[in-house]
Amino acid sequence: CVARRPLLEPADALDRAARRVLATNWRRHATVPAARLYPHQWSWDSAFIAIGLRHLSPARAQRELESLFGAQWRDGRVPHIVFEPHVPADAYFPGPSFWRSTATPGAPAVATSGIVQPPAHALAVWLTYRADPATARARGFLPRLYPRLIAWHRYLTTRRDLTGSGLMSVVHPWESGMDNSPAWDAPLSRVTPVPPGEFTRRDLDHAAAAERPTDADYGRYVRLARDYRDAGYADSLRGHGFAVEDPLCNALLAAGEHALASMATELGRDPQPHRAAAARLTDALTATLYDPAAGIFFPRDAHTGGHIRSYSVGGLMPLIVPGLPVAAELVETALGDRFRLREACPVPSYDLSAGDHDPSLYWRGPGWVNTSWLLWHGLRLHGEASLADDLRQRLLGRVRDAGFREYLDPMTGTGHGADEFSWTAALVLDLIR
Ligand code: 9WN
Repeated sequence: CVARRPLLEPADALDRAARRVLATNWRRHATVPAARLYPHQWSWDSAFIAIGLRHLSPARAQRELESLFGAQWRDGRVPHIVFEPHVPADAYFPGPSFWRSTATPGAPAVATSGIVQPPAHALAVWLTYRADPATARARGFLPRLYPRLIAWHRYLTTRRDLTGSGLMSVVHPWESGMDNSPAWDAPLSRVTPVPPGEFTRRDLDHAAAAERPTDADYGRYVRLARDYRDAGYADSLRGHGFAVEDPLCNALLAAGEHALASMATELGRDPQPHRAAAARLTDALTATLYDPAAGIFFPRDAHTGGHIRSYSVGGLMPLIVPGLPVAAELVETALGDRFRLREACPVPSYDLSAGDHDPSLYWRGPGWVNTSWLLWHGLRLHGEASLADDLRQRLLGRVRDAGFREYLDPMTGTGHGADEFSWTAALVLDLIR
């Protein structure tokens, strides 16, 4: 008689596979997004990774965030990349020798980039804390992170409020986390690209060119980053060739202030300043970026003052803000032809009905698990439990079929970009629970 192993429940198999990806991508104190394409620590990736990691190892999730904030600059900025010292210098472009952070006053001893990424961290810190308050207390997690988060938000709401609107601007497409979104085409068209011969891309060693930004995009990315670096990473509207008030970043800031209010209460401090900041950000976001006729938030070009009328998933992201006054309108838009929430999965990064929608090209059409997770979170927050659960089930099904890919065709589910991508694995772990 041969003992038969019980068949794995599909959820168990997915759970184990997700854990394996996170174990493989863990380095000394943080997780790399993808071993070959992104071999360092990335800022908003670490926030999403911690949200999943907290189910697997709360202490490791805390370390993920602590190590990122260990590389915070004196002015409060949290760099978008913290470079792994043991990784060869040419493994990723642009690397430490491009950013020259260690030669910049106020930057940490470890090499970092000089730009930022969407501020998903306060939310991640709070969710990580809640997963295991006892371990967090024993490690002094909140007392360490809370003041650093305050300095981070202060940098964004002061030095990055370039127009006086009360909103932060991103000053590089990489800062938006949605690098080649069609929303950035118009403001980027004013930037003169650096000639391709002046730099060597490394991303194309590991990913298909048809699924990545173009050389002309990269020429502009390099120009903007180089100018910022050469100005000593100083912030002013005139100094930035590209400056955009982005709904996703500002929504994360507002949601983050709510998380900071909860942390303050937990630490016996006054939560009121954070509630007031959240209210101010929510008002500014709605007054400045919401278009009632379109039913979506549009980014605003800080140089021209005009809306960029591009239907990107970023425009739905304010749904993560508690008490958002136009939540029902955003849900309607998500259900409509542009995003087809009931069928498309993951949620498309860009308007399905647009002529230039491309389902396999990075942020110009494919669905990503992080923005889908944020939408799921927002749907639950605003009483849309059944839509949220439907999205959750379909997301898990997509990843089960395609693997832990970086992005997926939202209609067919075909996987694209990197494989064994950490935030896909981490957020699946969160969605399984
Ligand atoms: C530049 C790491 C990062 C993500 C971004 C995603 C991509 C980098 C790149 O990878 O950007 O920061 O080299 O393309 O667009 O959202 O954080 O996963």
